[in-house]
Amino acid sequence: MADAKPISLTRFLLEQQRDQGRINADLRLLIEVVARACKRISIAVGKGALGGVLGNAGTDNVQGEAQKKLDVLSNEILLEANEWGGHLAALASEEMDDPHPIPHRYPKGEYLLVFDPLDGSSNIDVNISVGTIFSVLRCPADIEPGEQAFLQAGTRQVAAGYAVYGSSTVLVLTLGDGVHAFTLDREQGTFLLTQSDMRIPEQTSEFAINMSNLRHWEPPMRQYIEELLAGRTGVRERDFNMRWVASMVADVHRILTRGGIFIYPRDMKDPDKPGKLRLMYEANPMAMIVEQAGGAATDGRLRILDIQPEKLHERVAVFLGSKDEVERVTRYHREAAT
Ligand code: AHM
Ligand code: MG
Repeated sequence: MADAKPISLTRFLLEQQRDQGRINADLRLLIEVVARACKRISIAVGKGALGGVLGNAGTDNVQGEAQKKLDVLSNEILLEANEWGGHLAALASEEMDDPHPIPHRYPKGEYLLVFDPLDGSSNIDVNISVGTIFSVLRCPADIEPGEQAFLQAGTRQVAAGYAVYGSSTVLVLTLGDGVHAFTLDREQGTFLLTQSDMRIPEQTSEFAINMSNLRHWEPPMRQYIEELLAGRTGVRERDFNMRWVASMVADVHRILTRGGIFIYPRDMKDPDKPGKLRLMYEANPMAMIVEQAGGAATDGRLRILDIQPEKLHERVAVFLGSKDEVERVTRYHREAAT
């Protein structure tokens, strides 16, 4: 934004509370606290080898993946920042087997926070963009804030966002009324609004997918990609370009900025896993952001936000981004199923 005086995240949130009545004081505090934690994570990521934070932590997470030191540190930063404010009933994370209750010594609030503390783990040690993804739900009044409380469809999210730690650190946020981007001013330590109402173009000629899995894909998936690859001499009659960062935050950020389709399909490598990405802290928050920016998000058949989660760490196939492409590839999957 070329505005001479960009407004800070703090002011944006205060106005959302005071003038728009869109959020209450607890949700404002929650977003501020998450943003503060993202600032700390950004600093740790930025130090790289100088901070002694690269490499494996020597532990595995619940999905059996080796945790990086920065995965563990980012998780701790988010936990510590959010435990004591009185705005949360519980937290859950990609890096923890079970939900984390608020310790008894602190007051409890009405919200649940779910996050992937540092997404794009394979890129941490090689100086490529990584990020934090988060989703906010209300804790149902009638149940304990255990796993069951978190198992709500994505349509019930009251806020979602991500921070991408790239050449600059950008926090992207939706409170259910458009998508706004805040760039971290590193000198002031403040997130400043640099883009409001981000919109994803409905059409695109760019796709993001890990092509090395092609041999494991289902037939409609192969058909769709083969048509893109055929370019102007094929049925699509135009050339397509490919980008794959292997950090969902960075790929989604590109799509929010200039359009595109991001796909992590179901594959036959492990038939028990319907996709690689996790519904509650990767697919749902990104789907809310993408829909709020005018795009679409499905699992190849259903709208992601309508899926009723059965497990905290459940996986899902993900197709999101420019509406026309997401609708087309979803149609191919639906037609193949009938
Ligand atoms: P992670 O949460 O362990 O980092 O895994 C999620 C990441 C996504 O950011 C990215 O889109 C995908 O995994 C990359 O997968 P691949 O290594 O198969 O390309
Ligand atoms: Mg992840």
